[in-house]
Amino acid sequence: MIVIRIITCHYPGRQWHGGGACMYTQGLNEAASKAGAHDAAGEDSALLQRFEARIEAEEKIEPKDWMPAAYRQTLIRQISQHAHSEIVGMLPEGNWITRAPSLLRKSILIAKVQDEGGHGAYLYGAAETLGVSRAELIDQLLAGQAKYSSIFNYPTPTWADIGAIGWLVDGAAIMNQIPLCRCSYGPYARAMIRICREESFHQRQGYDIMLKLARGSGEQRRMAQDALDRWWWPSLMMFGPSDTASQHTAQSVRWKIKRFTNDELRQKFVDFTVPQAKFLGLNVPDSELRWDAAAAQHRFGPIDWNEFQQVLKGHGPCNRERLAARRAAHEQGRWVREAASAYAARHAAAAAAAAA
Ligand code: FAQ
Repeated sequence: MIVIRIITCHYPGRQWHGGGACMYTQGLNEAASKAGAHDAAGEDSALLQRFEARIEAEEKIEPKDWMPAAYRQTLIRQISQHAHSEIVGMLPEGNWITRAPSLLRKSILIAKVQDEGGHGAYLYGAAETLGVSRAELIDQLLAGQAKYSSIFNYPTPTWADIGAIGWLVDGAAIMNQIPLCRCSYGPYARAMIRICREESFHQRQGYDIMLKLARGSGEQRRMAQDALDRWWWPSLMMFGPSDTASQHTAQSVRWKIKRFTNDELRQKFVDFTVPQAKFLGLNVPDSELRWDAAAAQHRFGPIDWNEFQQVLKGHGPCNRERLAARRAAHEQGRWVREAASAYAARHAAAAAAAAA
């Protein structure tokens, strides 16, 4: 039987309860609470076996279904970091809306930045199905406790950066996110289908900007090359630490949340993108880059993981600026949230009075 009840959530390392933080969680099946054999994590072995069999059979896990606490926690972590990345990711490009070189470019850029905000909304919605509130996740971001993608801590000093973001950053995002359309958790997988369609348009508009610059004046070509020089390595870092250093990949692959490892996706991205750079007539800034015919892959030079760790610790070129911008936007939007809540409460009261 499906039930709807208010739960107090206690997941490892986090607590959600009390006051406004209480969640409505749909359909934690009654069977979940029946006494049975329990594993080391205190979970019912029969439920765990059933869950694992469903994962193995490629069935989607839905919010109402029983799931191990660690699976839920991993999804909340990944989906919320992803949602934060989308909304922080609006900032480097938003920086160019007022200065786009034509009305057409301006309208395309406005639409793209707006799409990223929409992606954040779908993803916060998907995270909420796991029993955490969007307000709580946003608070963690604004308090500097939550991660978002390292890539959005780099500056956009020229128009070519907007091309490079669309081409490389959206390109890397698609490479990482197409497999997430097959993620074992239904709401995340479904959100990713729509997001990937939009990201694919974003990637093409970025490449189109690069193409125009690469075929333009000498100064425009230099600008395009400079943007590629600055965005190449941070784009490779977007895929996360190498497989040997990645804490979560092995378990996430077993749970079919991730379908490929970080290094596998990074390699696919390099193989896909190097020919695109050649077509533009631009040089990938890696003296060790070469085609390995035997492996049918590009070999590339070492990634500066120290730079990656510094950005994750908050010491990237724009970390402080990005968080300050998000905090200011949150404060400036307070009256909108309050007005929307008051409006909803008034309508709910009117509907309740009419039904009485
Ligand atoms: N930046 O063990 P792993 C976009 C963290 S959206 C910061 O490998 P996992 C659209 C990781 O969280 C871009 N932190 O972790 C757009 C973990 O930390 P924790 C975002 C990173 O989860 C375009 C620790 O390092 N995309 O671009 C990064 O298995 C243009 C250990 O790492 C997604 O979020 C990083 N780059 O794999 C918007 C996709 N990499 O939690 C605007 C979904 C790793 O233990 C404009 N996410 N970390 O403290 C994923 O696929 C995965 O979460 C990975 C990381 C692959 C990012």
